[in-house]
Amino acid sequence: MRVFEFSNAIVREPGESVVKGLKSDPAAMPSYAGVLAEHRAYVHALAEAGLAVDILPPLETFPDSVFVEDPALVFSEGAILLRPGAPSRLAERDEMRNALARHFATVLELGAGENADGGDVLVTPVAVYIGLSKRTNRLGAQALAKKLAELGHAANIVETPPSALHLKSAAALVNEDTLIATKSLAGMFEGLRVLVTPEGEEAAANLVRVNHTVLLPAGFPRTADLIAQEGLEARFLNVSDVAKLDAGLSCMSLRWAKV
Ligand code: CIR
Repeated sequence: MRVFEFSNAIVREPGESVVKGLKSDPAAMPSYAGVLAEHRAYVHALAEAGLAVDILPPLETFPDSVFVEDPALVFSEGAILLRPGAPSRLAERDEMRNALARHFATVLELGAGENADGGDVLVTPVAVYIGLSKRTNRLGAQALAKKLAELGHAANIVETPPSALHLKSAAALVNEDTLIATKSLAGMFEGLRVLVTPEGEEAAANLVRVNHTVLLPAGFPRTADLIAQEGLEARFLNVSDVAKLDAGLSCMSLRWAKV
């Protein structure tokens, strides 16, 4: 099973409170209707790529809970309940616990003080990269590396560049041996080929390879050319409202292959 082959996904519908989600640009004004439409198109694309999608109900108490990637990690071997580093997001993990229990026999958990966001975890065939960031502390990264070892995955702790919220805001797996990453990250991944995002298209590094398809944010034509040159089929998705919340395509689902 290759690491971009998936059969299942968990997503959560955005609540109306999503407009109050965390964002770095105070002037950015996402709309509920916009996020909802982008989310629906995304879920549709996952289903068309062959995934069975478990759609969890919205949680108005947690504006960022649509970004299900951050409170958990999922693998064929089991799941890990993380501890999101933003205080307003920490209890999202409790809302995810039951959903994980429905799908996985094994659910491991990080402990108090061990902060890690799933957005900082990049799974590749070589290793699982864990990026230290404002959300993922060293204690969390080290604890996570141990939990990953319990599931049979080797981890590699790296630095998320300060310009990126999460490691996966700036890097993604494209193929078995190939990543796409922003220039600042390009030298970090030993044993993997790295396509560098064209200047001005750094946000396109948050793409998602799902089975035969690459879900690509719309509006990045030179990145689209790079993906086409790899012989891969791209599906373009608008994420302009989601981007106002510092989020992208990877953040909106947990994906795994059921074996
Ligand atoms: C946050 O700041 O936590 C959300 N507004 C965005 C989370 C994006 N998640 C991700 O990149 N994995």
